[in-house]
Amino acid sequence: MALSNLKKEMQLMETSCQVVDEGWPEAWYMVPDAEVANQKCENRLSPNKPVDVAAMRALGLCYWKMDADTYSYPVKSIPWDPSEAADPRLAALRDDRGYSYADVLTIHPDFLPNFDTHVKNFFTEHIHDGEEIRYILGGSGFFDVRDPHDNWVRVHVKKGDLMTLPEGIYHRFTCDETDSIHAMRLFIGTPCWTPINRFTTDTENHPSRKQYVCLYCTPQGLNDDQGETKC
Ligand code: KMT
Ligand code: NI
Repeated sequence: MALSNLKKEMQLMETSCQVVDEGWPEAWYMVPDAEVANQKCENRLSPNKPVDVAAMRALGLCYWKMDADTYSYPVKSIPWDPSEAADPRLAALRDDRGYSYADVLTIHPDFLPNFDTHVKNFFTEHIHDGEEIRYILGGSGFFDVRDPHDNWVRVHVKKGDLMTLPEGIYHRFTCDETDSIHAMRLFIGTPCWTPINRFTTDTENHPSRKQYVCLYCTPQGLNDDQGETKC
């Protein structure tokens, strides 16, 4: 690419929410839950079965690479107005997607009271009736999402990753072995963080789950050429 084009592209990356394939977190299929001795370990299959960007997109995940070095944010879990974003890329995302609320969570044994209980709850499989939007400002952790065949895909998020999980996808979160992650949670409208837990709630009949299945688990969503229709 000519230098001027590269420069233009980099400027566009900085000032807009343009999406690219580069920089996505690494993802892989996990061992079955019965074989998970420590949720904070990678728990890869052997041999490793990677999940590429196209497959992550097919699950409904979205991703933006952010500059978490240049811009700083509050350290506490206090509401923070996304309209104050100094980062033009975050401002563009906010405007494009309508994010109106944000706060910042530091998940670390020294900073989060009842750390173990929180980690246990984050790891309980659930859905939401909206998107889950997380911008990782520091540290790292694992988001696990179910594929349409109910297998776990483990996504290793780290500093600079802004990822969204679509409404209705089965998922869970855990710290990795570093036990430290600092993340911004964004929301459209009045925030609701209450998870709708699978197995203890009739999630299969929840409208958000039905919508997810319709959009991402139909033959077309599965991309296995069994049909043309998409609802
Ligand atoms: C969630 O909803 O599981 C969380 O907020 C986990 C921490 S964000 C990295
Ligand atoms: Ni969640």
